[in-house]
Amino acid sequence: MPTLMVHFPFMENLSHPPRELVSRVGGQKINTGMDYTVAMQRAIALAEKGLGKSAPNPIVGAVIIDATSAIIAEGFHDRMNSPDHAEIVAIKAAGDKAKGSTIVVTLEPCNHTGSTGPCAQAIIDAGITTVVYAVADPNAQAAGGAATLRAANITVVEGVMRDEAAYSNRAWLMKIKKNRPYFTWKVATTLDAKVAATDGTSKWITNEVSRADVQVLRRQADAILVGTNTVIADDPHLIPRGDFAGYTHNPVRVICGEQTLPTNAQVFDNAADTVVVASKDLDVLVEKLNELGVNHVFVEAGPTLGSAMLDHCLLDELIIYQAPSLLGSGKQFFIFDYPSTITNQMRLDHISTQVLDGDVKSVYGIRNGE
Ligand code: AOF
Ligand code: ZN
Repeated sequence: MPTLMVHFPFMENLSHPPRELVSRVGGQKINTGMDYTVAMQRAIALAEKGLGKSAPNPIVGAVIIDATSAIIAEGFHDRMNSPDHAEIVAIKAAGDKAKGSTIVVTLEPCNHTGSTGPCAQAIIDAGITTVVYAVADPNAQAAGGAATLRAANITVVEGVMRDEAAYSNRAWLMKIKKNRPYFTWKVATTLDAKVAATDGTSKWITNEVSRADVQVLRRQADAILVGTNTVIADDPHLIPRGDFAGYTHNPVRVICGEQTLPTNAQVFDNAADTVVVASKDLDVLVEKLNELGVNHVFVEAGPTLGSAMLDHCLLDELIIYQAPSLLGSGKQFFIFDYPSTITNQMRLDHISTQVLDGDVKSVYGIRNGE
């Protein structure tokens, strides 16, 4: 799991003198090179502007800096609006100033001609002399950029903030690794882990701040998934509500299950595409999601579908919004009849906890045997 996942998007002004990493061995000063961490933080923050926009491609951010570490230009992959890779956006913005500069990018520059030309060659052509990247490209079609750059006598530094960049790109990396999207299950519960009262009512458990936070997560996802149960019981709209600039369309709504749906359900309006996967077979669901080209699926399912997905190793992350309330009896968010003994309890990895006006939001990673 990532050791650090704190980003500092507020660090806009990076025009500081270069910091050098210097260590002393036996009184001798050894220069171990530039510290690219601050520029990489910025590149990661830029990359994250592409969340909910880049699928089926990765999120990627790039900054071009001069010899004093001052930023010359920036870019991110904004696939909804342009096929240009992050490096190309930054190179175009830098113009002639790219000559002799350093590009700091969250993913190894590509080496292939796909929807655009190879970034490695564009970097060489722009006269950039140093390339710093965080994560090696695991996509076999595009890999090999570092070798091409080195062959052109460009200094290549890899692995700067690798864990942080990989965490922010975890949905795409999962897609490449397991040939399936990354699934985040969101649940809103009481303190005693109930998602509805015994009469089935569930509006509202968590407060407005929590619900606004969910809108951002919806916006940053590529698909929003629920079961037929949820559509019938709650008639959700599943559209990110709020002021989100730069998006051309909403995440696709995916409904999974075999129950008959009311034709006038809100999910059938034209605010977004809606795909019904009329099956309980989760392999069929995954196949359909892959066809749709989504990287990150935000699961807003109830206990039945959510627990089944967990059972099938199809949940990577749990986000739980817990209200300071108790329901006693009611519907539990998680249904599982095993493990029956304490040594077999399922352990998740705690990632973060935040207090939202009295509600508690916690994020947990799920390893699925890894
Ligand atoms: C991106 N954006 O900023 C970078 C990428 O589908 P293509 O032809 O645009 O190529 C996508 C591959 O290019 C992608 O899987 C990744 O390996 C590499 N780099 N992709 O979409 C970017 N730098
Ligand atoms: Zn590229």
